[in-house]
Amino acid sequence: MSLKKTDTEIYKAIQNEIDRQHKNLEMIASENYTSPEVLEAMGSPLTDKYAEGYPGRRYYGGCENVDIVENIAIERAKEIFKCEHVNVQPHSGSQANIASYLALLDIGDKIMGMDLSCGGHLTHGHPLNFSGKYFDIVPYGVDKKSHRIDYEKVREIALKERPDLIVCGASAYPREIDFKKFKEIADECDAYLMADIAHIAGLVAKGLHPDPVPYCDVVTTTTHKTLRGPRGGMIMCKKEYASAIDRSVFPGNQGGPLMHVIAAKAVCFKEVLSEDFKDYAKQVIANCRALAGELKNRGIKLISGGTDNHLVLVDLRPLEITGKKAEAALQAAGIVVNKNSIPYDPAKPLVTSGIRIGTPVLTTRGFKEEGIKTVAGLIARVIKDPSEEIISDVNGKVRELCKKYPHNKGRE
Ligand code: DSN
Repeated sequence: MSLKKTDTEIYKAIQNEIDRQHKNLEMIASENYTSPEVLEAMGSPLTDKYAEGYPGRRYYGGCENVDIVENIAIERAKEIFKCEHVNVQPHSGSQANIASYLALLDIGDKIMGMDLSCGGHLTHGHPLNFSGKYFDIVPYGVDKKSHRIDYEKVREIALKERPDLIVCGASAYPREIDFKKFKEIADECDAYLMADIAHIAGLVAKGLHPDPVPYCDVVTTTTHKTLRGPRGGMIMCKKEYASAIDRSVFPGNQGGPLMHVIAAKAVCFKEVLSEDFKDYAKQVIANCRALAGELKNRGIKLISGGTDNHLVLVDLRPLEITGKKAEAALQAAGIVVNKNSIPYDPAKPLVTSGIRIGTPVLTTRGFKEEGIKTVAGLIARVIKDPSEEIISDVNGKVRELCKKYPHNKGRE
């Protein structure tokens, strides 16, 4: 690596990050470890190429190779999700969401989305985000007792408020989402329906979570979470919205696409099409169920009582520890999670009463249910007693687990 000689500061930071990834158990639900092939495409000279426009219709010469790349990415995405149209250019999930809203709506229109504090996302309607600044936001939440979406309540709000678009999907919701029910509600109030499947895309891709594509006008996702690809976004839609979506991405919201990232998306999609990926996605869910079961066995309270997907949300209130403290204690022990608001959380967003824990990365490292149960036991010990003694003991066990389940080979 020549970086080692030319830029030691950045070289060192990268090496330290590699070391951190090897020596810690990463359980942030929205993260994953990409394959060496995805990394190779991302680090390729395709980053040098300007390619504003779309394959065959570019504003720059010399696009013959990137056209091939983008067309392959589109075809693979269509094959995975059985959707009519795909745009692989969004730089991120947020970019995919804003481009979708602006393709279908006018500024000031009404969007109904899940409240951030109940598991939604900033871009689904928040005063500090473009969604809340440009659009009139109507939130829906989860039921106070079951912590699940109450579809009857969603219907009630939708019929009263008559939004122009309903967005379903979440970033901290451990249960399945019923897209068919959302479609019935959207039809009743004559609203567009958009699903943001950033978190669950890898599960949807393999038929392990209900599929939004048949029911939604537009489906957005990121490519770096359960899909295990490069950091980026993507939009799928029905044919009738294809040109509005494409125009909204470029020139509406973005300039030159990141062709190296689009190549990495294509590589990721080939991996997703394989049988191995089905085994992976199944194991992500099985591991998460094992995690939930073991945490509950150890007296830990979970929001909604369990999980159907890749994440659990822990209610820390009975343990009298905040999300902020639990995150810090677990990190000191070598287990990386994020503090997360729980529904109707009395604590502030930077403190919180919960932590969100996910299994995508550990499953990539080869963990099965038994290993995950061991990790659940370690998590329970730390959040019940975040003393130096416990943290140090758990850290020793984390180091052993990291050796037993090594990080992706070939990435060193
Ligand atoms: N930041 C992502 C997450 O952690 O869920 C959502 O954008």
